[in-house]
Amino acid sequence: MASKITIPDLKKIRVTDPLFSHYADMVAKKMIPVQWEILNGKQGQSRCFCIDNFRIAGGTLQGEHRGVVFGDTDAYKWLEAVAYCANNGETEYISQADELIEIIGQAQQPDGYLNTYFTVCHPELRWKNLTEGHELYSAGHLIEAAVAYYNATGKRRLLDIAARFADLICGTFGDGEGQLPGYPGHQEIELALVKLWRVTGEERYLKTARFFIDCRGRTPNYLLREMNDPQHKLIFPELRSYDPSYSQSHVRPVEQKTMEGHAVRAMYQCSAMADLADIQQDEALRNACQTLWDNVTKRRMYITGGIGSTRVGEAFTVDGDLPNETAYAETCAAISLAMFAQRMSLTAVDSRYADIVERVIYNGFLSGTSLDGKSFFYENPLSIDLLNRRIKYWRGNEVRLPITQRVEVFDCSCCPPNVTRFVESIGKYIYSYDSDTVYVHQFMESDTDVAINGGMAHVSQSTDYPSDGSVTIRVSGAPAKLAVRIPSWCRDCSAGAERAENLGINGGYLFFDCEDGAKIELDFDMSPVIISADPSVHEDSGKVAVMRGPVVYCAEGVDNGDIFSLAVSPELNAEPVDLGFGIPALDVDGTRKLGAGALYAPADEIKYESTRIRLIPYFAFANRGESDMQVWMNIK
Ligand code: FUB
Ligand code: ZN
Repeated sequence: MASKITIPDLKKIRVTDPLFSHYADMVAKKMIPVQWEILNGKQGQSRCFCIDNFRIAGGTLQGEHRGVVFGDTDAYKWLEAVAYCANNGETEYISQADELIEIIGQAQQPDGYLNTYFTVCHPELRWKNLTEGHELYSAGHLIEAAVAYYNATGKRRLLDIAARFADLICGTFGDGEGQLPGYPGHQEIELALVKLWRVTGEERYLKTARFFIDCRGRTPNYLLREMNDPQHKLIFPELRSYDPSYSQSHVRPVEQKTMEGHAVRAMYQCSAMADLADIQQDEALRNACQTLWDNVTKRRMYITGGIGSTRVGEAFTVDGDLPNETAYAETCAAISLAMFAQRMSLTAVDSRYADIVERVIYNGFLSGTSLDGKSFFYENPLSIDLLNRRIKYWRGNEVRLPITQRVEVFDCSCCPPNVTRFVESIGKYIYSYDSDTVYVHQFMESDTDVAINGGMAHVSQSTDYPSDGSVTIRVSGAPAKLAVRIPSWCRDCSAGAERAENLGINGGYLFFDCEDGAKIELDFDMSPVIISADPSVHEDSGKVAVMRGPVVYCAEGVDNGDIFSLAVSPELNAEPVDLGFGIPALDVDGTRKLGAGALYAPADEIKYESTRIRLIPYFAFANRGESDMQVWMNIK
């Protein structure tokens, strides 16, 4: 049975939102061409070999495979982003993409297998190191790119390549005679096979996606058996003592209760689980998703929507452990949380899912990219104390604090191309619809057309959200219900309607019955709010953060001098200031601790002065040189 709530065809969603148009433009004009150069090794970087690896695997170039085992995915994510750009009217990269697709096609083996690392370096180890080899992960990104490219251009070449490989995978893995009862060490293939099923209708893709979810966590553990085999050729030394929870294979997914292990792996798995629960109307799987959702969003997520708090294993730790300065919060992990959230929003009318998408978008996701689109954070800390950079040993370990400045290229370049594909497909997070209702999940200037109630409804939004809290939504064409998310951060909202009847709130959405020409005007109170964390988050004890609408703010040294001597005042008395970030900064009331002229002094001798504190949107930190930064601040 198909899902009741669906996303409109991406080609039918036009995003004109000023903030996101700026990012989309930057992706199309700067990031995609730069990433193309990187793929082609033209950046003077010693780390760029992706396309040559395909040539070597295809026999058109002599040489050695170089780079990480999953390097092929850089090309696949680039193609996916190019496809989404084409949906948005930017078709200038299509000829380069077609060239690349031919090179990829030449690297495909006669039986459909496609992976440059194993083809060039270890053909004898094919499917023998699922734990570390990323073959199924890379295949998943190939499939995602192929589906996006086909949907955008109608061209079948990449889809055919991907489908041939998927057919090989479906034949290779399973519980049947001669099949491997294994599953990927890094999830991704599952959600990709669901996409391939959607576009081809071939049941075997759905069946294999489900197989990969169902056989994970079986005893004995497949991945552990691989790793413990004396013949095993280790790829990542840090995985030597393998803990199956790293890849969420410690327990069957349907029985998992807490979010464990590597964050991106966990979220890709949950995304596929949510897809399958919805498509197959599987209540047990849906409940497992909800349990995991509650754990991550109520216990293990930063205020920014960042997840995976430790760099050791890029992983979740325990409830409440959300250190600010050493926050890992990988950009890909934030993106993958949005992916899970969006799929959950298709399974139920519940605004909490789209609330999290919004939290991710304006905070933990946007922070991953510099304002000029040239450099990236892999890790997204919530505090930078430059003092700690002057210490050689920190908490007994050699200093390894998160970097303080974004960089242009990484050895493991997963995040930047994930940013490009996310930005160019942002439309899919805005709307969804079912047989009689169009849902507005995100407020961005945009419009879409959906087939509904036997006709076509056109829905458009005009807004400068989240700089401003007013949103006008118009509905024309076929009569339809409109369900508008009331954001959970919003404490006061007014709604006016013309040619539409207000039906009240359900699941956090305000419903309207709209006639042709309906106009809904919403006004969300955007007054800044002081936020306090749950006591379980010891790190934030006694501290506060400031949010305005969905946007989290931070203080930087570049504006405020010593930010650690500051405390915001409970009244805030905030004034917006335009610093060109696309969303205003805020000047708020506060105090600065001056001390008493001694290293230690009785508290009543400490002097303070009143001051104004400049807060900027968190996503804009580290764009004006190296600086102290903190989200969670003192209050006085
Ligand atoms: O392993 C492939 C990708 O590299 C992961 O998704 C990221 O977390 C990074 O480890
Ligand atoms: Zn990443």
